[in-house]
Amino acid sequence: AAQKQVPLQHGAHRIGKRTDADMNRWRDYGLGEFIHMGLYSILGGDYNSMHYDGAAEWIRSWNKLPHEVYDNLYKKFDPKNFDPEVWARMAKNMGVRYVTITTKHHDGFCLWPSKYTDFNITKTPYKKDMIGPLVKAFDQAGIDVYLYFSVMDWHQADWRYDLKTVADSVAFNRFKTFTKNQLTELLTLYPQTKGLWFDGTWDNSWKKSGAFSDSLDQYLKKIHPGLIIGSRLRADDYGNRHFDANGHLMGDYEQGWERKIPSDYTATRGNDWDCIMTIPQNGWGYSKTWMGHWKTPYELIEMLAKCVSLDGNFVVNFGPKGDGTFRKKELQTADSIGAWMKVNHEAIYNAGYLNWTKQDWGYYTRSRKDGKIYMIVFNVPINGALKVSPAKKEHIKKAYLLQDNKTLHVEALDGNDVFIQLEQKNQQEPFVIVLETGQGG
Ligand code: FHN
Repeated sequence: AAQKQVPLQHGAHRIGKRTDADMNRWRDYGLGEFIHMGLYSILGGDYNSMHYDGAAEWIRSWNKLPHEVYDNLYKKFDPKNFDPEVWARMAKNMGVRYVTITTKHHDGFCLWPSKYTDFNITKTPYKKDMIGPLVKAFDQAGIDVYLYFSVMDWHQADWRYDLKTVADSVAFNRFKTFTKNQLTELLTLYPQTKGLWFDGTWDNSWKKSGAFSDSLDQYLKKIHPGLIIGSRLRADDYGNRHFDANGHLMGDYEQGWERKIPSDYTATRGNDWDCIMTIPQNGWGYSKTWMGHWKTPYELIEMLAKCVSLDGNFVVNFGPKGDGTFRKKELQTADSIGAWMKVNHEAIYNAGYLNWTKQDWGYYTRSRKDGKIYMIVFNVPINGALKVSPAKKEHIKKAYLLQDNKTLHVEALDGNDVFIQLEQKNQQEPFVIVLETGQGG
């Protein structure tokens, strides 16, 4: 029996994926970069010889750091060594095809010359816009730009966590206008923008603003056709986020995969999605003391392979220092991922889910361009043979290494199953095998 649907005015307006050219392009990115830069980058998680244990971009919420001190940090914001072209080149070398940049994090500090608040970059010793030159440099490097924007704004007197009184609603209505103005400003100043990446939308005040978030979404898409907005912007009539009361995604892709990856294809519900990942355990802005385990490039590459194999994109976060440069370890990570991508990008770009039984050696992806199948191998079994069990009616005609086109021996097993025999069994790094398949058998 059909499930009872809840009538909604502000639920999902589309069921299923967006299939226009802009969204198809998004789907094929494979790899992305996230950048967290702001006033917090100056402190790097430290204040008064003490270290804040949380994510460094949240340091303003630390009771040991007075708000006035934090809010005056703009007087010290001077990323003297910032060079947008260096940032774009780094991303290009890493092989990323889209980048998301913080224009305003929860602290409310704007990295662009917003005319709606003085708490912006033109009032700092640096004086200049950072967003415009970044948009330009990335765009010229062929990398699509998305702008991160926190709705929650700790600096604005009209921001509310909840709407409990009439006065709250009055103030929050002003805040909504301010938000809409800032977003209009960003899209007007930076017309190359491909999408907006919303954050800080989890409080009751915003969850009670479903009608407004719906109209804002429609308005932004109207003034900027093709714009991509994930599922973190809207709330439905009942305050549900991401998925409406009927379980339908509200947004162009699912934006809930933060520092986690779906376990299997079912968990993606067949939606578009991306996973955003920190290199350390948690923490997005620059932190002098890096928290917990530092993910190695191969660990990140494995996450990338897993995401693409489940039809998602994978986005690695970087937190530049207050002077506008990247810490050495981040540069090395970007370099190593880039070196791997140079050889193996075919298995990542324009590729997605393949419904063959997953094997322990790694991940399959399938090209959306020509149907080629890729095996991204992370664990070679002791016998040096990789099992492949194709879906019914498909059989393996040929297998070769992507890195040097060397053909591999395909040994028949039961049915259409095969072993792909590796000559070299002690692999030091993840590698890719290309499969050519035929029908029947
Ligand atoms: O609180 C933020 C956090 O600082 C960071 O910006 C991440 C990135 O997705 N978003 C929020 C937590 O979900």
